[in-house]
Amino acid sequence: MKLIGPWFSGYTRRVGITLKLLGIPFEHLPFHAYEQQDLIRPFSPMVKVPALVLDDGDILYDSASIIDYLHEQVGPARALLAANGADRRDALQFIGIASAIYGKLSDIYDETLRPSELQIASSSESLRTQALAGFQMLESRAGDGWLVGNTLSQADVMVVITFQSASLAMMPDVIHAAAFPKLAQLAARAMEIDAFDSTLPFR
Ligand SMILES: N[C@@H](CCC(=O)N[C@@H](CS)C(=O)NCC(=O)O)C(=O)O
Repeated sequence: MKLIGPWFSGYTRRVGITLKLLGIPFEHLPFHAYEQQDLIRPFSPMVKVPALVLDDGDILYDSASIIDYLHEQVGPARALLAANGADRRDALQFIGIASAIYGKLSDIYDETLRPSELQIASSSESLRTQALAGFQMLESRAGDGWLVGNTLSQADVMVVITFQSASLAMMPDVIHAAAFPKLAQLAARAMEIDAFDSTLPFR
């Protein structure tokens, strides 16, 4: 398998972390969606990452769909998401909130790419306010261990990726351990695992 996209892309990183946690070997081609479009286009005509090239040549898109496929491959006992019930519902809620925040972080990043005279301060501030509210939702739902069922799941993967993107890159002034101790503790615990540590793009 080949995974196309850089770890800086949280959507790519969640697929990479999943592959590593599940012990599925892959080659990583860390092409940047904005800066290396010609390298990505043969794999992903819309120049979206991640794309996952399967061994038979088929190419999968969209991180959630790719992860769904990987879970199916390893079976429900090894999947990083409960097959049904309250644990599945709760995990999907964490993933949904974190993904919505991640979308806001991406929009904030895109805003920084504009020439400064074309940046709209009120738009950036509105995006930050929405992201901050999302983190408060996550913090209030988090406990002291893994987020759902005392087992590492896709909820932890997406929440940690989103927290690190904000605290280490996009919003470090307001997203930090003092303000979000449970999320910070979760990220620290995840970083003890190679799949998280070896894919961290912010050093
Ligand atoms: N829903 C998609 C979102 C993928 C996405 O937006 N990736 C970004 C990088 S983080 C990208 O490819 N941006 C380039 C573009 O949209 O033109 C997924 O989960 O894979």
